[in-house]
Amino acid sequence: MKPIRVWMAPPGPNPWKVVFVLEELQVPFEIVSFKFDNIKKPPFIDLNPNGRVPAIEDPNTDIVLWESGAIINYILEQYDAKKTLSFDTVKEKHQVQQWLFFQCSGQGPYFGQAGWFNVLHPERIPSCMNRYNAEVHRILSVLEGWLSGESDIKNKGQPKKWLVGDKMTIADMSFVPWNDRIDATISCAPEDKFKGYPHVQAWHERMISLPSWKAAMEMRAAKMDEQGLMWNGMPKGMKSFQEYEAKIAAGEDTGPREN
Ligand SMILES: N[C@@H](CCC(=O)N[C@@H](CS)C(=O)NCC(=O)O)C(=O)O
Repeated sequence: MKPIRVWMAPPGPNPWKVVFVLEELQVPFEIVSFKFDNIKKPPFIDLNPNGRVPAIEDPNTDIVLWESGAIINYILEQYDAKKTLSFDTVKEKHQVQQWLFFQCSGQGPYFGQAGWFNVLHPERIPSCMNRYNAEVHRILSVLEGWLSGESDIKNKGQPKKWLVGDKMTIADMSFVPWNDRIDATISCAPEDKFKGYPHVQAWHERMISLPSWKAAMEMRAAKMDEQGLMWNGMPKGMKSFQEYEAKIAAGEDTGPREN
C-alpha cells in the first residue's frame, strides 16, 4: 500500500492521536509537517476548510479526511480488519464510540481552553482559568470513576484496565495526547498531574510505555526540532513560561498557538 499522508503542525496534541494509532497498527504513513502560523492558509486550508490539524490524505482510496475521531474510525475500518483496536459486538462497538466522542467533544476542547487561558492568553482572567481547570478535573473524575468501577452500575467497584472490554482500543488511545500534557495545560508539577486519579494514572502509564507511543513522541521531538521549538511548544531559548508570558504580553512573536 502507499503511505497515508498525515498533515500536522507538530505542537498540538490531536495529530499525535492519529500517529499513535497508525504506529500501533503498523500502517505505513508519512508526515507533512508545517508551521502553526500556516494552519489557516493554503495548501492546508484547501484540504481542511476548518483549518485545524490533523487531516489525512490516503492515496489508496483517494480520500481526504479531517477531524481526528473520524480519521481514526476510517483507519480502523480500512486497515484493522482483525479489530485489534476495536470491537464488532454491538455493545462494545458503541461504547468505544461513546468514549471516543467524549474525548473529542469533552476532553480535547476543554483541555485546549484550559491550556489557552492558563498559558497562552495574554491576559490573566481568573474566572476563565478556574472554569477550564475545573473542567479538566471534572473530566479526569469521570475517567477515574469509570476506571475504578465506582460509576459503573453494572460492575460497581470492579476496577478496569481499559475503558471498554478487556483490551486497549482507540477509545483509550485517544485520551493519551492531552492527558500526557496535563501539567503544562493546568500549570502544575509533572508529578502532580494525576494526583487524586490513581486509576487514570495507571491506565495512562500503561499506554505511554508502548513502543507505538514512544515512536510517536520521538517523531514529535524531531518535528518540533525542525521548527526550532522545544517539547512544550515554546521557541528554543526561552527559559520559562514567565519569560514566554512576558513576551506574549509585550506583543512579541512567540511562535505557534494551539487549542
Ligand atoms: N476536533 C478537532 C480538533 C483539532 C484541533 O483543534 N487541532 C488544533 C491543534 S491540536 C489546531 O489545529 N488548532 C489550530 C487553531 O486553533 O487555529 C480534531 O479532533 O481533529
